Amino acid sequence: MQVLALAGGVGGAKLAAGLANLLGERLTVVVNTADDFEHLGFHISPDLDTVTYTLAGIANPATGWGLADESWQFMSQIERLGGPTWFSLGDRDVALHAMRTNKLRNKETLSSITSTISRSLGIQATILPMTDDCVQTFVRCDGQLLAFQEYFVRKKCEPIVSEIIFKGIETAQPNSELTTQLDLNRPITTIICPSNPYLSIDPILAVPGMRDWLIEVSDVIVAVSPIVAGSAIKGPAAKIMSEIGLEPSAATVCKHYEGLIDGFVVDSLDESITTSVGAPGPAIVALQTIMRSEADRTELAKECLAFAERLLVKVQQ
Ligand code: FO1
Repeated sequence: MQVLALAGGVGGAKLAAGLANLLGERLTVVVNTADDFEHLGFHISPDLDTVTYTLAGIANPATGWGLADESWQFMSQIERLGGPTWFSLGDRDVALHAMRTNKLRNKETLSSITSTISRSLGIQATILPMTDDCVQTFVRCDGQLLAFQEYFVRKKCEPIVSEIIFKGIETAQPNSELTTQLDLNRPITTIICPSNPYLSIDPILAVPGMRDWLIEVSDVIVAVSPIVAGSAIKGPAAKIMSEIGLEPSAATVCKHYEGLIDGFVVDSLDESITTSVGAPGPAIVALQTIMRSEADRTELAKECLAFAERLLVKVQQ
């Protein structure tokens, strides 16, 4: 079996790591790049970094982003020199941003740079940017457009969001390596990891042609809810849902993926909305989706793949 996982930041990266533990090179992770931005002269790709560090087992366990055992001399010197301190770059983390920025300047693609970094960190799975073109998320708050990291980090997701915009999405192309990386003659199970559907998964699905391609090549598509009992485990998903007029619940997320998914995984706390595999619409199962340890990640990955297998059998009947 080969698995295609869609992931954004911290939550999605954890399930991707669980899948990588089970599948190694049979896993391809397509990552959101719409959070990328220029900062202090560096091209920063936060979701690619978070997925890469998490799959390499070197991510900061407390935050989910950046490196474990980090030091902050660079940032303290930036502060001393009167530079911006709202976005923290650890001393070892800076090396990756410097390498990526330099390679981009030498006209390497984000895909090839990501592959070089993954291999150097011993990652067997393939990590692919959703596109090598420039797509940037902006959120409209009180009539003005905020760049994603300004909203997410600098303003700590406090502003009220009325609209989410993916600048450049119209002319973006899906990553061409998607079709070469996957053996289209063998079954493909696609797992939509528990990332923010509106900020992390939607940019991937919005790349022109991506959604239809996923439906065409996937034998089964399963999504995992990032909303548990009406709240997000991490990040602004529930808050944004309320602000754009949606009820923050796992059921709303399931509806958001309607027409795309065959199965939906909710947390055991949302057991009440599960359905049988025979019922119309996506089958909904309840699993332990809160991942507190590496073992939890691997267990959830195993359960999701078993659920996908059951659906695969049903779809083939
Ligand atoms: N998130 C923060 O809340 N504060 C930071 O200072 C911060 C720095 C940072 C540096 C590199 C990196 O790859 C990620 C970083 N993040 C930080 C996380 C990032 O903003 C989010 O994880 C994603 O953009 C949303 O998924």
